[in-house]
Amino acid sequence: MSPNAAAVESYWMPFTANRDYKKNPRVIVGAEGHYYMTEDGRRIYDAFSGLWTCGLGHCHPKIVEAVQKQVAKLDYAMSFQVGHDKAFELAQRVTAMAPDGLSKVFFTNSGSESVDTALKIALAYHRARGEGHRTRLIGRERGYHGVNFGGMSVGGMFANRKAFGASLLPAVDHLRHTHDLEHNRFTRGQPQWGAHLAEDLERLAVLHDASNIAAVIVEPVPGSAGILPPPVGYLERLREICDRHGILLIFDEVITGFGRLGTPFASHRFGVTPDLITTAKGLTNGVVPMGAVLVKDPIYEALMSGPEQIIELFHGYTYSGHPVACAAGLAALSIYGEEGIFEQVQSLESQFEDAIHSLADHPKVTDVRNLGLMGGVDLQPREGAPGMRGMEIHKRCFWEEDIVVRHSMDMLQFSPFLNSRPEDMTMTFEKVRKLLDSID
Ligand code: PXG
Ligand code: PLP
Repeated sequence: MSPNAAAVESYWMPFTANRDYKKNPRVIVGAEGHYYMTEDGRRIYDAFSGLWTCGLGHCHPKIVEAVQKQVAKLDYAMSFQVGHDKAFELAQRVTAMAPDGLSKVFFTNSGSESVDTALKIALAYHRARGEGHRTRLIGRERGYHGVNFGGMSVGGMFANRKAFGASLLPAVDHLRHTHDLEHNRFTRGQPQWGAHLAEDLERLAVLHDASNIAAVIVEPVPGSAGILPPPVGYLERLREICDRHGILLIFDEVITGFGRLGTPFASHRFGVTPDLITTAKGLTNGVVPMGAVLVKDPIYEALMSGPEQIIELFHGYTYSGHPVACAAGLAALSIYGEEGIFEQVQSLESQFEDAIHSLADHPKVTDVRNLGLMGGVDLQPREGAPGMRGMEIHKRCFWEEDIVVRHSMDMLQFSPFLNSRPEDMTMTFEKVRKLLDSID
């Protein structure tokens, strides 16, 4: 049954233009594979695979079965002071997939919690080593690290920060972002120009004195703020500078983790290993909320000090390592291997690139960017109505073309399934083009 008007009014929707949405709600009642279902029986193709979450498709039978079995066997186990079998198993399986040296994992329930956890571990680590003066955290303009206070503070999206002014963390600074239309407009894959922008970290290391900086956090490929593939050599340079100054490097792989770039983590693809990795989304294929922070062994070891009866890190969530989430995670990890998902992404990447760049010659399109199965298309904003074109494309895709296309202001974002059919990727951009032709 569709929600009634009062029910719709009761729900304050996240990151949604509530008043506009509630005039004509777009409601999903089911999902299967690559499609959502509406109450009136329409099947809607999901060109965003959830919110970058469900790369394996919706309601994957193996995950559904694992979750059903687990919830009937062990619904919840206290996460502090008692553990359960699936959490240990998942920890081992996740670290086995991780880049070399990241051999410990801390479980959370979302990307935002993963980010705040990673920042706290970084601060606690330096303190445990007698470098408690390392308190400053460095993010990057146009970074998105979730919405909790830590992640919001290191994040670089002005709209997410604007209302929270003086309550943002004080000891934070930001690298400049890497997006440069003059040099890199309509680049396919990683831009050649821009590795030197990593030197901005040297500027901040002088300004704040490197010995006061705890960590740098970046998305290897910024997602929410625009799908901005890193210039060739940029991440390598950032790693070198961090090493030179004893600064921890955190990769926020909430989107790029678990195959989006054709490798288990972006770190593998770029050949750059950070000290911590934050993940969520693909860990359980979005089926049960869960996140994880991967940590290099020496960081964990540095914190295993003091009297043994005392907790080493005063941090954790009621639902850390929730049994049902762990069951979903174990099933998802098996599928990545059994179904050759990372190899599928590698073979789909160039078809996706061709399909998304088919929009590059459209007069309303000002830039197209892609890497792995991540893509962004910037539209020329309508005079005097920023965001309106993006919203119209999103709505008309849903109502007229039976496809979900995500927009953020006038940027369209694409997150195809990791096991997409090539013809569906082509269809996606044909439909978008048709609508671009017909809107103002
Ligand atoms: N870090 C990164 C890099 C993310 O992409 C988070 C942290 C926060 O995760 P949670 O689970 O707390 O939402 C994210 C989330 C979009 C979009 O349209 C992206 C996210 C969420 C919703 C929409 O790009 N990323
Ligand atoms: N607020 C109160 C009053 C709590 O008791 C707790 C947890 O016990 C929390 C917040 C934190 O909740 P969670 O562990 O689910 O993040």
